[in-house]
Amino acid sequence: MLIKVKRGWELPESAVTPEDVFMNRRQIVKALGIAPALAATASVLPAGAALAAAGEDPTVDLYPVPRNEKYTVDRPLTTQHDATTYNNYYEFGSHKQISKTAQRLEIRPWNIKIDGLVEKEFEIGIDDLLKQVSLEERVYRFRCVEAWAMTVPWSGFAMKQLVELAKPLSGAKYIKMNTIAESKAEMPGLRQFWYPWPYQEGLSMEEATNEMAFMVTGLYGKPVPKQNGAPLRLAVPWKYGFKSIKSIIQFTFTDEKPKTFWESLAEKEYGFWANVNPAVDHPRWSQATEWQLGGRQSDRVPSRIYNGYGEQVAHLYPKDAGESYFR
Ligand SMILES: Nc1nc2c(c(=O)[nH]1)N[C@H]1C(S)=C(S)[C@@H](COP(=O)(O)O)O[C@H]1N2
Ligand SMILES: [Mo]
Repeated sequence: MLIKVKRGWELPESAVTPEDVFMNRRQIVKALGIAPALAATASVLPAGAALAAAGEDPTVDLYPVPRNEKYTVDRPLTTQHDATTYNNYYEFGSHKQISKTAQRLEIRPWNIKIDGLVEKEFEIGIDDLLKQVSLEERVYRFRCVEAWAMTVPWSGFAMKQLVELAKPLSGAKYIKMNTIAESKAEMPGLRQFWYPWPYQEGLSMEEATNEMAFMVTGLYGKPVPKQNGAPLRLAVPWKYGFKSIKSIIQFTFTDEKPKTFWESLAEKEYGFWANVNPAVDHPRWSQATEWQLGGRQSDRVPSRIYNGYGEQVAHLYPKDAGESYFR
């Protein structure tokens, strides 16, 4: 797992990661006091359990996954450092420097509930889910409603695969998703009782099965860091970033349009559809331009309708889609 595979997007020095300080698997086995002979028998202690016990993500050996060249963009990648240290994850605090606090999140065991209008409700562990999907890497643009943007290589699988596993009934029109919100010790932001926890988001079935809707499990060729939404988050790059819900534990298929976290707080500012559009301003600021993480806020580039993914998603919305589709 410590083999450094040189990838095109890896920057030489700036992207040096703390992975060199991680123990390798043999050291973990030693640290746990397991005799080498026993450790060689994989069934004695599942490697995943040992790794999780040692604080390492048990999926580390799954990455890097093959890149799908269909999803690349014409602008430079954000550095791994910037994408993993400037985050929005309100469960850990309502500011951008939550990456350290987010390490408190326990990501095993991690059970995901699939319920509502499906043939049969069920729960599945993240590691079992990962065995049933095919992982790939996609470079996507990402645009926060606050007007910062990044470009990152996500690893994961098409959300369509999850929908197929769920076997929704024909009456299902939307998918409601929830983030874990169990422990205030882990997630100090939950103490801010005026927020409508748990973080909740939703997509229409057409959006969820669109090729662009991606379930993220990795980032920069490694398991997705906790601050970026481990072990399972959404990436819907044509929408403002708040739609890309992190650390998901539940997918509910429903015939009702879900009320989302940000919509409940300020529905005029953060609507359900939230498609990126430079021509529709946020009530308190312009959306015409954006700045790139790692750059200066004063270095603006034009925003793009559907964040540049109109070809893939514009057909999902009425031709004369009113402003309500864009905020
Ligand atoms: N559970 C949860 N998911 C969330 C958020 C959050 O606060 N809680 N913030 C959203 C917002 S506003 C943005 S811009 C993106 C940020 O993702 P990143 O930190 O990986 O860049 O996560 C989204 N998903
Ligand atoms: Mo955001």
